[in-house]
Amino acid sequence: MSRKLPMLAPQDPIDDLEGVEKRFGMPRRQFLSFCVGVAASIGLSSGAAGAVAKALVAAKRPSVIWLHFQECTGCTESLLRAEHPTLEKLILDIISLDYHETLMAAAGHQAEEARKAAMAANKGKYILVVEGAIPTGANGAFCKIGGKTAIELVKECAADAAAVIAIGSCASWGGMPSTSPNPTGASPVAEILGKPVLTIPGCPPNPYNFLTTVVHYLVLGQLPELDAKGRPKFAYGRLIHENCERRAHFDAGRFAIQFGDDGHRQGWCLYKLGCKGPETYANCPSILFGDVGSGSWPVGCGHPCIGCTEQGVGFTKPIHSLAKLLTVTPPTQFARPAEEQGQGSTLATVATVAAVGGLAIGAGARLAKNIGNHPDAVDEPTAADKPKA
Ligand code: FSX
Ligand code: SF4
Ligand code: F3S
Repeated sequence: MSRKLPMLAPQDPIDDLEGVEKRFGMPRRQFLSFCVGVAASIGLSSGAAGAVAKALVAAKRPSVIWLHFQECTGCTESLLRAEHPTLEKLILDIISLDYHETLMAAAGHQAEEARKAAMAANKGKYILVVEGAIPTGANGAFCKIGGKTAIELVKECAADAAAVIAIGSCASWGGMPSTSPNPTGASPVAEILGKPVLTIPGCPPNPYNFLTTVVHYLVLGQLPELDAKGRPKFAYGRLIHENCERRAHFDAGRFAIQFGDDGHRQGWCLYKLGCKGPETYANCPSILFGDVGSGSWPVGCGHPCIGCTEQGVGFTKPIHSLAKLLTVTPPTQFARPAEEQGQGSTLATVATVAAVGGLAIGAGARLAKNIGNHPDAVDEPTAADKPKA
């Protein structure tokens, strides 16, 4: 089932957003800015933001059953430990989190009953989110919950789910627990269920990609468009290398050779330190992590990308081995060395560029994320932005 959204012009009055301040814990204007970003992220024009807002307010909160298996709980932590409470508030307000072992007060039999009750009450309608790989070794004996193996549990919960989301690299493709020699037989959810599922890889994944996926489902009544690995194209449609702020250095042949050398200190390209950005699909350089302004992603902090989202790269290839260069096409946007990033572009211009230029994976997601930024978090120019003497 998919819904068509009526288009509203940005100036159209939206008079039925009563209570939005209280419900989402943010001013109406901020909520609408968030909807502009989400609209761009899911490939709609900024004119659809009003319709997204209305749909979000009116949507019935879907029941979510969230399972944990072989993992570190980093997926959940990254979702709930944003510096600004907006992200957590938004997520917990638009879904009904009916079973989550880390967050629920219930334990033991009570928790099991809560899971079964939520599944029965929302049969065929709930979203199953799986965090962690599924150990298949020793007939699944490495992970048992309530007397059932992870294999049994995930199959039981998926049977009546409307959609299954594998969150994090562990659930998506095995991730860290599946690292060779994989003694527990850690396996991805799709393999256990024998059918494709939506995957949001990353270790941890960016919580805004989960949020945008859920909003897409709520607003349009269907999951976003996926690539061959089940990843939403809005988030994993482009290589990190295409949007990296150090890309101009790569193209100019300016590389850090050792940690702490001149090139490293000046923010040059980390390719020769093993950066896997050229073979890793994710929107990390556009959407960033945390709420602290520019630079808050692995490469921005001076560490090569290890390809944590990418099967066959993260936790598989040696961290400092050279990446395979999948494309050497120009980036979608070159960082201008003297430009102060984050200055001079308004929400509307970024959204328009995102919608018109098809850059939803970058600008749209970033825009959606801006809602959670602390007002004092200003994008400062990085070393890479500064003109060379
Ligand atoms: Fe941890 Fe999640 Fe990594 Fe895995 O994220 S952050 S080990 S992807 O399943 O908890
Ligand atoms: Fe950025 Fe890494 Fe590509 Fe260099 S190799 S431009 S650091 S993604
Ligand atoms: Fe992971 Fe690389 Fe992004 S290490 S968080 S995919 S920059």
